[in-house]
Amino acid sequence: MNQSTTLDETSVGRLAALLHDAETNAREVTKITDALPDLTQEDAYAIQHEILRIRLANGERLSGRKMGLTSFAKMKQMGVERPIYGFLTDRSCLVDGAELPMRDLIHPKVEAEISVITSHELRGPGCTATEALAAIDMVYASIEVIDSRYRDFRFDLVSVIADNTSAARYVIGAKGAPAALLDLRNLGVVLERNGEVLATGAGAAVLGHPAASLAALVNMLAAENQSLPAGTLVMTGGVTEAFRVDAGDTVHVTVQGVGTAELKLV
Ligand code: 0L1
Ligand code: MG
Repeated sequence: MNQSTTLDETSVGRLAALLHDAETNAREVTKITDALPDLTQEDAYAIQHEILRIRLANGERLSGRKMGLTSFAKMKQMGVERPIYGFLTDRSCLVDGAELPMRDLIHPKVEAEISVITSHELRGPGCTATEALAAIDMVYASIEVIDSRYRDFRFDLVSVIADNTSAARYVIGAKGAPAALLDLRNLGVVLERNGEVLATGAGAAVLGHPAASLAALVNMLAAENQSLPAGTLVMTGGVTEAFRVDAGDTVHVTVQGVGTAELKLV
């Protein structure tokens, strides 16, 4: 990241508590860079890591990792050249077909994603897409519900990293498929709302290949002296753009030759 920190520990704790409270109580806050325009990406990840620490201390379990801003179109829109990462916990996990009350969220959007489970530890720096691909065991259709805690969905890269990349809930399809049987780059993905096709895409929309996204995650974790343990669930990033949803909507994702994932907003 090559950026220095501008925040002391107390400020990291204060901002993490603010964003954690906003997430748990579905309350909007002003984007944090309005008051602190010099915040760096390193500060932002420090805040995100502190939110994870708070949530683990409250009894949640780390259930996986997610990649964000993985489509070239979204990166261009945000004026960034690299994707970002966040964490998943068991509290955010919904079973396939679950009902999700709108009152638990602020202004949710959904993304169709390809998720994977790794078979062995991956360690960067220098992890390649080929190495990452060799570590992908199972593949699943999945839905990410993103719900930026920032008022009016106004954010910049630094504020969104601190806000755990807008992660809110996720659904992993009940049935997956072994990666060895699939061509992840060419996997077709269909996102539907109430039976109507909202968007279609392919695995290649995710940084050129979902394994490239996994490798990018491993290399970003290496910058924090962390590896990615065997058996980690990774949501590799949106294949399609994100769509607003409301009570009464049923969201359905199909990944060709893999399976489906469904969610009902109530
Ligand atoms: O998972 C994602 O790509 C979310 C990125 C954060 C930006 C947003 O909330 O749209
Ligand atoms: Mg996403």
